Amino acid sequence: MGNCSSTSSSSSRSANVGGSLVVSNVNSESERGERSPATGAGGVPRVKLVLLGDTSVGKSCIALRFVRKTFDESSKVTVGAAFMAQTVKVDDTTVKFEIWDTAGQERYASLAPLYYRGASAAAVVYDVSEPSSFEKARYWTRELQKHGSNGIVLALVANKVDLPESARAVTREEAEKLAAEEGMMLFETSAKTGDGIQECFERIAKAYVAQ
Ligand SMILES: Nc1nc2c(ncn2[C@@H]2O[C@H](COP(=O)(O)OP(=O)(O)OP(=O)(O)O)[C@@H](O)[C@H]2O)c(=O)[nH]1
Ligand SMILES: [Mg+2]
Repeated sequence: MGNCSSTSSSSSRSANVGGSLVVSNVNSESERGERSPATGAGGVPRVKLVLLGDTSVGKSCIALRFVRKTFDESSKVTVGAAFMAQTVKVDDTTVKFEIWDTAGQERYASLAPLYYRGASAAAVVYDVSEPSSFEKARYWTRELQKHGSNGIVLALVANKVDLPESARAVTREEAEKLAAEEGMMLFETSAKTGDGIQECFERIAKAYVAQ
């Protein structure tokens, strides 16, 4: 993807229509398909990971932080979806994440299955200062439980933990409860400071490799 995102007329954030939408690589597995093919060039395991969550929660910034180690304060809304790849080393194994950064605006919700089908891992992101984004995280979690690949590694990602404690509107306990109920790993992250981002992807990779 070009930048931390892309278009909307209803959002206060500006748009980057610069062609982040890449659908040609999307796997066309059946509705509840198997996980995507395991290895790519050089035998490096490939992990198709989808980022899901409400608009503005920071999905694109998380991807950008993980892949390019930077933060975009004026990140634009994503149109359709964006793609990025990054490798991580887990013990003696290197895995390549193929990351689909979906658009969180409601108008793109129907596109999500294109990206989560065949995914080996999903990170459902919410903004700790936005209770409605936590409700959206519940929704995406249920979708993934119903329609995601068998054995998909699920992570719940509480983003923007750099915000002052007074801004936190979703408690850690609520998140822990949801994660426990749904069998998800839970991470607290800040794409802004980088806190928890690398660890999040490394632990997802570890869980994938351990399966
Ligand atoms: N304080 C803080 N702000 C963040 C963080 N991550 C993202 N942001 C800001 O939140 C806004 C939205 O970030 P994006 O990454 O574009 O959000 P998104 O989830 O990709 O949104 P859509 O593309 O519409 O689905 C931007 O203004 C970012 O700068 C974070 O960890 N902390
Ligand atoms: Mg985005």
